[in-house]
Amino acid sequence: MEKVIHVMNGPNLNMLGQRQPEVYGRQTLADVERLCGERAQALGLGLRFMQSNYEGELVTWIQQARTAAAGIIINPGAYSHTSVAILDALNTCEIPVLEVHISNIHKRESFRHHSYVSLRADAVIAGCGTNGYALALEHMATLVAAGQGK
Ligand code: CA2
Repeated sequence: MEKVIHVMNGPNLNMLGQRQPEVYGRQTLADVERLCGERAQALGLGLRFMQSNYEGELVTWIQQARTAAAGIIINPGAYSHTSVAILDALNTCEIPVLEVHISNIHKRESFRHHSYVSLRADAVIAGCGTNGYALALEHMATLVAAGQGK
């Protein structure tokens, strides 16, 4: 059966390509979804791509992914730096979790240097622009093939 990867995006990422191109680039979230769709297909993976501005909705999606997904790729946006609820939800998951940040959070304001999600993530990709999503899918494919995904 096809392994499906859930790619989740947090608050304000729907604004990609519309503001702050010097930080986040010029690609829109629809461009990122297309990129992920193409890469997932090439890797033989299914894809569900989501974005929410609401912490509780992200928690619900993580809970659903526990049984529905082979892996989670998440850019939690600013919730990375604040959300114990998202960390708790991810901690209930046994599937691989990869954290993506478009910008290099370690080169930015000090409040962005800490991520609660990193306490659970199996790997973190930061500063590769939107290509970080493609890199995460590549790595997820190797984890899933090694039997670490459902
Ligand atoms: O670098 C990343 O991917 C971030 O997760 C993006 C978050 C930020 O709070 C994190 O510290 C790092 C912000 C997403 C906001 O995205 C926008 C994109 C374009 C215009 C305005 C916001």
